[in-house]
Amino acid sequence: MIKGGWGGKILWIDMNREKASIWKYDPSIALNYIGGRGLAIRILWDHLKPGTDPLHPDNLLIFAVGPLTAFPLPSSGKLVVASKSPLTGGYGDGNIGTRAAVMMRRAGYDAIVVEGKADEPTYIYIEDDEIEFKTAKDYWGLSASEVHDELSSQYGGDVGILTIGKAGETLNYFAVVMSEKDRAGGRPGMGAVMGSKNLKALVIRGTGSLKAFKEDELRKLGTQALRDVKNAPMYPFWMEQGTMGVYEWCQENSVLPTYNFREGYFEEADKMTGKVMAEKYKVGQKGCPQCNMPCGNMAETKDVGDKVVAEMDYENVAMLSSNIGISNMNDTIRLIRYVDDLGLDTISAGAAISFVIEAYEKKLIDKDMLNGLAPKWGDYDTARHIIDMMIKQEGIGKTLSYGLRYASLKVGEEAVKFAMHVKGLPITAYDCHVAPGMALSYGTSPIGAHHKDAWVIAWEAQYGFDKIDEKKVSRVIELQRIRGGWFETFVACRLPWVEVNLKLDYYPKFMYLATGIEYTEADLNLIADRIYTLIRAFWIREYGYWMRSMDIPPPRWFEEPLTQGPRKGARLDKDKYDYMLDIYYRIRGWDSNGIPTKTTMHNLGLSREARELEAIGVELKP
Ligand code: PTT
Ligand code: SF4
Repeated sequence: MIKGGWGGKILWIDMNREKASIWKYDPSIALNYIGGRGLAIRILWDHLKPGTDPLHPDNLLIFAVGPLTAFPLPSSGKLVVASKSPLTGGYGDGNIGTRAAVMMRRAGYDAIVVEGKADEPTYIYIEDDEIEFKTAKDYWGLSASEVHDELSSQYGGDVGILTIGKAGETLNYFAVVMSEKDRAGGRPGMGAVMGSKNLKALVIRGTGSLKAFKEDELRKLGTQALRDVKNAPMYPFWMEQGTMGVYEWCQENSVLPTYNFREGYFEEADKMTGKVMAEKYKVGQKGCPQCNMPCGNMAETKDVGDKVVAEMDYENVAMLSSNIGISNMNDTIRLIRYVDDLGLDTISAGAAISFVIEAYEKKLIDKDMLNGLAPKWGDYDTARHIIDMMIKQEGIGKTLSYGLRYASLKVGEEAVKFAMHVKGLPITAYDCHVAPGMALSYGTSPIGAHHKDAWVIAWEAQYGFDKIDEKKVSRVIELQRIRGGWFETFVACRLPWVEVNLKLDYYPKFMYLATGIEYTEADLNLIADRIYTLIRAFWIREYGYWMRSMDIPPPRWFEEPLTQGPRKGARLDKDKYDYMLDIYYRIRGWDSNGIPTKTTMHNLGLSREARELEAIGVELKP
């Protein structure tokens, strides 16, 4: 019996008919999938017709919270946005820190599901059980920041707002969902799915309160954990630099993405470090609700005419500096602001720009495809020009707006080698020439190349980049379970644990005090494995097949050694990668092609799903 924690309701919004319905969903789903990503994949498996085009009205856009979201415990103001991805054709999700997460909880919803397509630009106002469909004609074309300002002046600063920018409206496959101007989520094109529904924004107000199994004890333990966060030795450094603290570390370890992941060492990295950002450019700090270690470093351009402020997270900065050859903080600040306002993923924008520059250098594309531009590394105007071409859907920009995988296939076989993505999702900001464990993490991430599930690279540096063994593979899986399983289902920010070493054993305790269910660590890992296998089954159902090559990062890291920095000459070894992948599949109970076996699916409570795969002709090994 569920005694607290979950809201127990799903809000289902049908844009075609401008109707909304509220369901109480089966509590066994909550118990076995917890929430967030777990609830999202369950909904997609059960309710999305296989083979649906991601931008067809029938695709489902899901916002999901979890049983820990918004409770008074560290960094709990987060939500998951998920859908079938236009960029990858498989399962996609992202995590956003936003007041909308808190408001969903107060309104009692564990998930909001949007299906269908409105006849004209629309936004939805949700106040508890009251749902209103409103015209967004006046907002269509506005930036994510402008529409945020408009809606918060209309509804007050306390509502939760989720919106798209122009990138989502123009169905760019790299479009994200934005919140509070600087928070972004859903790299696999969740913003395009929102745009395809003619949905400009959701405005959410919840007036209820959250019910915990043992409220006072949860508050007490949450307060203790918040105190631990503040007293952590790493706290002052974190408050100074946030995720940018890793920039220098990446350079020292030759894993800083440089020139389209050609190198891991950038000759001008010293101009872009977290320290430089904090000392010279930082003007403030922004955070998600319920967070006492806010990581949003707000930086302002200096010594130039225009005053621009943007949030400097490591991934944004690395992909829009070293990876495109830029070493001028002002330029990177401007680019991040521009991309955030468009509602485009910063990481993918950086990947697309570097891909174009390299393709031009290699004479695979010409100026005609670039409206006359000769693109250059380290050039702000080049970056702006390519972004604009994507949004205006012109020349190579139109091709790129369908994603790197598509663009590289269009440009030709040679371009496929330096299109830096896995399963269509551009790689986030860690070069892997020297880091086989991190390469495996990218190869096996459930949404395509993202570090969110297993950021194994810091551990790997200490353990030994060159060691290849079962322990390293097990560590990737352990991190996938905790980061991709626990935190994406509870739903809370993982950074208190990752960055200031908040003890992990707080979380099963929080779960007990919130829900009344005594999940052990092993129970939570089993749930994580169930979700991972169901996500893999979803990809297979959508593709109709699976091959191990889909779990392997791009050829560049295997074939082109680093040419600069202390690890000059380093590259990945394909045989060793295959060795790790075999171990990975064995531990997961998947066959040598990465397809879950029948026994694995049965043991995880997924026998029905196994039969569904077999019914569409997928061969499952016993
Ligand atoms: C995340 C990815 C990341 S990971 C970054 S910076 W990072 C980029 N941020 C973008 C941005 O900003 N603007 C933009 N237009 N596009 C962006 N794309 C990139 O998106 C983010 C923080 C960060 S900052 C990280 S690591 C942690 N991620 C968490 C996660 O995934 N799960 C979880 N339970 N907790 C997390 N905590 C941290 O949250 P995606 P946010 Mg994000 C300007 O979206 O799709 O998950 O990809 O959500 O609220 O902005 O917080 O160095
Ligand atoms: Fe949000 Fe950063 Fe706090 Fe996490 S650490 S909740 S991402 S502000």
